[in-house]
Amino acid sequence: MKMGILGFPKVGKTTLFNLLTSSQVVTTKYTSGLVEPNVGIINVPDPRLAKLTELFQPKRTIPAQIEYVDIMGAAGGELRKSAYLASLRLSDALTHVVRAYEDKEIVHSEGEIEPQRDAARMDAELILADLMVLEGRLERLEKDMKKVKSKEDEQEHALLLRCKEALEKETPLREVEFSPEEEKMLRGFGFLSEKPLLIVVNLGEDDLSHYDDYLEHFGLQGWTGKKRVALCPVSGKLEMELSQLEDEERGEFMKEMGVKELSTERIIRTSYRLLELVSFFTYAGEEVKAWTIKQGTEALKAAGQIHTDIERGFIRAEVIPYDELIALGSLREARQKGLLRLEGKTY
Ligand SMILES: Nc1nc2c(ncn2[C@@H]2O[C@H](COP(=O)(O)OP(=O)(O)O)[C@@H](O)[C@H]2O)c(=O)[nH]1
Ligand SMILES: [Mg+2]
Repeated sequence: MKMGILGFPKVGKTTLFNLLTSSQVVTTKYTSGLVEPNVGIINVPDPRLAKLTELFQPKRTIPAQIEYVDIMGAAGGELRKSAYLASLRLSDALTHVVRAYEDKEIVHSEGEIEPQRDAARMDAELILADLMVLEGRLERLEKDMKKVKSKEDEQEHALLLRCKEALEKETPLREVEFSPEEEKMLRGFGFLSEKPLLIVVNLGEDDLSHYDDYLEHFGLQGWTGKKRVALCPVSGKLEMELSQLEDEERGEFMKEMGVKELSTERIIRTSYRLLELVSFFTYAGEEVKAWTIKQGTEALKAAGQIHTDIERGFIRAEVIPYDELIALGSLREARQKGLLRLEGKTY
């Protein structure tokens, strides 16, 4: 799974990237000369994995992973430049960092500090970028359709017109209902406004008291009910600095400053929920491993993610809910009690 981080300049994108991936990329008050995107992989924290490791005593434990890409200058007019777009289009979801922190020394490209305005403005950018791609495709498609008639072209044409209608009304595609076949047709375009969106609100160190009421405080309530959008507060700079301390020192500082937990886990959990992802676990060959699949994926497809041979040769799976297994204490116990269920391909 791949998350693209975007936002206006100096809002704290690289700060968030460092916090999430325990990296130490330089963040600056001024325009920096870096052009390469920062890429980092994080392990998805999951307490169940630790329990399963205890239970099976494997040689290796392999957590699920998320890749974060911090794209330099990916904002405003910049967003429509192809290099930035290519990277964002490949993401499964977007993380939009909006600035809520005050700092007189750091000029905000959009003016006053108004997270609500920035969230809306970025959505407009995503919509515009999609419209450009869509219009290019429609033009070519219409030319082709004049030459030869084909059912596929007609279907695609109708679908793209529907998308265009939504975008022209400033409705992002993530709010439009598509059938699975339509989704498949759209996949290749990598439309940005179709991707699930996590809005990370970067609060200043002075705003810690607004951790719980940040939505009201910054006028972001309107975003909570939107389809396939989630929000998370973070105090970027402070948390990044805390994340770079040794465990013991960090604990002390956090207590002193009244920080209950770092946002990392919450952001990952929220991303998971937003993408409608779930984990399943396997134990084989001395290895306990967490896998990431879409909610509702059938057992056969899940098996295919492990190996295509397993998908091909799949007959049935032995299944036990995590809580039951932990309560019983071992797979052998579960088998003896007949609590391992057999499930077929469509489970
Ligand atoms: N006071 C304060 N400064 C921040 C915060 N987050 C980022 N900054 C500062 O804003 C500047 C730009 O941050 P950076 O992460 O490089 O922003 P980017 O351009 O969006 O990648 C740096 O000087 C950061 O230290 C924050 O939460 N509080
Ligand atoms: Mg940056």
